Amino acid sequence: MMNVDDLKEADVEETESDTVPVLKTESKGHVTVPLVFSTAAAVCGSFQFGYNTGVINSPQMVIEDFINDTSMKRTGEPMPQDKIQFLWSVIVAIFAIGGMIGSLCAGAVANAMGRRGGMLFSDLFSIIGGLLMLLSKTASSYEMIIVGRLIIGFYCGLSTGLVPMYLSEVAPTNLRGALGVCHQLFVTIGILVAQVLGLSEILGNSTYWPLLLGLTMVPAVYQLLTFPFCPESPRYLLLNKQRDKECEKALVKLRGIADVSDDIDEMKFESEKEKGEEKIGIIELFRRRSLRRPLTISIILQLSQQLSGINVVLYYSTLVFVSAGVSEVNSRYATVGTGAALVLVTLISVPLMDKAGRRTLHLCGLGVMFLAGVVLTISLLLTQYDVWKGAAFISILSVIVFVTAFGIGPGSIPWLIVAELFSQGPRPAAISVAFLVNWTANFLVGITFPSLLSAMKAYVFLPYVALLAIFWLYTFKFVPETKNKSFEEIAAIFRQESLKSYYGSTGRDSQTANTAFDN
Ligand SMILES: *[C@@H]1O[C@H](CO)[C@@H](O)[C@H](O)[C@H]1NC(C)=O
Ligand SMILES: CC(=O)N[C@H]1CO[C@H](CO)[C@@H](O)[C@@H]1O
Repeated sequence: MMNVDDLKEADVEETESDTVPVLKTESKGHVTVPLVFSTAAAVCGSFQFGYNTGVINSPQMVIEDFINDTSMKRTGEPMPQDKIQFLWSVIVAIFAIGGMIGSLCAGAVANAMGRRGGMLFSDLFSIIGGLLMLLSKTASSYEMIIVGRLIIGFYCGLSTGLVPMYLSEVAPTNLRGALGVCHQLFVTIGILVAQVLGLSEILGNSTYWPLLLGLTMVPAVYQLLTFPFCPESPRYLLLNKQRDKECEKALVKLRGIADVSDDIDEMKFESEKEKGEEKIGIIELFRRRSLRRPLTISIILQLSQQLSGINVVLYYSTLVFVSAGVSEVNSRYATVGTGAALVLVTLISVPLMDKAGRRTLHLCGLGVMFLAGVVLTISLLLTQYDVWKGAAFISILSVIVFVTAFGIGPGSIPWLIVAELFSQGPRPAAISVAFLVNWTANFLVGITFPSLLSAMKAYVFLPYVALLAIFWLYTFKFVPETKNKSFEEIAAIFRQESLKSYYGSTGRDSQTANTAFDN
């Protein structure tokens, strides 16, 4: 009979002689109550990201009036229109600055406090930001809205990093895709809820808009109350903290079975593979020739998500509809329509995601967005020159199609692909870069659109349409299909190009590798 030490030795020898070990069992799991409960607590973070993205769409006019009134109170003079417009775009876009900073901190927070601990910590920012916005009217200070948006953006940057990481780490492999889409789904639900509450009959009026902005605290409080009862990410416990017992306990709870050795084996197997890989920082990421192509792909996919103009619709659709000649009230209903379409299509894309493949979905999404953008431009022109009254209706319809197409692909695909294009060593840095690009583009779109609209009027969507065409061609030519391929298999596609530089340095210990932003 072999003793334990012999067994260990045999294992080590096997993995050392085998450069590309193969995992024979893949963890399969069922949906359990604790898994649902944990998911529900986690997606409060996703919800708030959506909520704060959608919330400034409908009440634009009442808050602009508030800014004007505040100026009247302070100086006795109304504020000039262009200054109000500028302050408004700051309120909209500074959210993305906060988000950028938050997303850069997400990795460090996730490793220092854990995925769950990090979320609980970040809830504090949600509450501070929410309170500032809630009290801004009472305090007659639009500056408080700006600071509140910055802080809530910071929170959203943290949570959009932590939530998908947590979800992918508590999910068994066969449910990873579905749980990943839960994040995107709750982002869209957050947008929709914000748009419904933003109707002038509900909270989007001069009395209740501070409450509308402050309500983001409610899911934060729910998360603070329920998350402490959910398990921490087993992967974090095992690989970052080496707390094997706690990891096992968390897994037993999440999977609802007593024998979780398959899951543990899989995590250990992944970490074993990571050992050979050195952690790569952002600067190094840009310098490695072998990583240039996956990096370029990730950046361009992020840009395709943002510069498609989706945030123009999410932030400013009411304004676009009003300028297309739709009444203000109907514009808000049309805005709710876009939100509802986005939720529906995200739901539908869950089963589609694994059937149709990522590249295909992204191409379909971008293509339809392009067409919708063209139709929208034509109908805005028809309205502007008063050719045909019905064109206002067509523009609403094309915005809904635009948003639907976004939900099919560009909404969640870029994130999946970025995570899958890189192996463990460079992945954290790659994800940080992708976040940075996402939020920077988000900011630029948010801050420039009002001036772009003033300058280009009905032609305002043309730049986005042109970019969509470019992104479609790029995806068609350069983006590989990542469907049904494990993290490692996809990394291997690129590894083939320059095997040597990739495996250049081996033998770093797992601790260094695991302190990475390991999503
Ligand atoms: C600002 O308020 C004043 C006084 O109520 C009003 O005359 C003016 O039109 C307002 N300006 C804007 C841009 O709404
Ligand atoms: C992590 C992150 O912020 N991702 C977002 C990038 O931008 C799009 C559009 O605003 C969002 O849908 C993503 O969730």
